[in-house]
Amino acid sequence: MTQTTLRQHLQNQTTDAALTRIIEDISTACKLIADRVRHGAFAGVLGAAETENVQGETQKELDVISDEIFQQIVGTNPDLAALVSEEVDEVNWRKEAPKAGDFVVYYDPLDGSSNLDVNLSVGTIFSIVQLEADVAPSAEAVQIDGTKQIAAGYAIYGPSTGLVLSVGQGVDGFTHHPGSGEFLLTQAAMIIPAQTQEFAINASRYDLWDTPVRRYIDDCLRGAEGPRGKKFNMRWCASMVADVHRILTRGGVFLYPKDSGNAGQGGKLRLMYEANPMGMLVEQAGGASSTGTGRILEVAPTGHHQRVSVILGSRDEVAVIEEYHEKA
Ligand code: AHM
Ligand code: MG
Repeated sequence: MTQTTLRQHLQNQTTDAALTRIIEDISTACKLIADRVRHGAFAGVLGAAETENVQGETQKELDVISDEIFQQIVGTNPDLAALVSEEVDEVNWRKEAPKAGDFVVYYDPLDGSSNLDVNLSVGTIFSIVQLEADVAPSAEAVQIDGTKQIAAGYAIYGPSTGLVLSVGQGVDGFTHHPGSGEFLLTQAAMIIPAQTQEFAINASRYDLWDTPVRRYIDDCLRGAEGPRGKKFNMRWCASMVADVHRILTRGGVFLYPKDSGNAGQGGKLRLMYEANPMGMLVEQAGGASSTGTGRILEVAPTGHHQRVSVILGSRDEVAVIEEYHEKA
């Protein structure tokens, strides 16, 4: 194992000291959230809170706690213009007169939180953009394309706490080392194999899927005798961080398509907090991310809680799924 700390790694990858500082703040928030998740059973906070978030989903107590931690630690960063959280209705502006160069951080404080009571991996997802001009605080000012992300990543709270990060120069994985309190580099230059025989989808929604997704999964399930000519394995964690972490480690494709059950909302997963950051990570690792008909990062946002169809992972397999969409 190398002994490269997150700070040493960032100093090698970027000359932007402000970016390094805000990523370090995010990593500190993630360490504190990891601690609260780990001790959640003792504190009795693994259950539902008495609240719903803006999307009408019941919040877990730890969703709320994680959001507060993120606000307390990252929210005081001097170069931060705004925090935009999956769990909070309005944009949380931290400056009255945001300037070009200030950061906007989009985040899902605790993704996959429906897995908390069953003790499966959950995580924190984040995306960083830099304002290109001085702006007046407004909801429109944070509707910025995924192609503008300068950094993205997630923390995963599993058997160990990990941090996976890109500042636009590939993807690197770190593991929290409890003795030193540091994130140490453990998976340098993560690459997603171009081909795969493993897909991840919530198959209980089969009857709701559009024709191209249904045809694609049907053909995978027909195995070596079917049109794909090979047998596929299936995984579904119901925790995007855990599913994407597996794909970054050994390949695969992840699908959460828009279907007839969620079409009214535009899909299930959120563009700014989930699809864009994971899309950037996957692309930086040599994979692809698509709505089925185009690159996720090029979707023009019309609202910060916008939802989108998500298909990402091994490059050649994402291309195959796009062909199913073209044919349909
Ligand atoms: P959340 O942000 O409210 O936790 O929802 C996002 C999660 C993803 O982590 C996961 O891929 C998906 O929802 C699971 O959905 P489903 O329960 O339909 O399988
Ligand atoms: Mg969430």
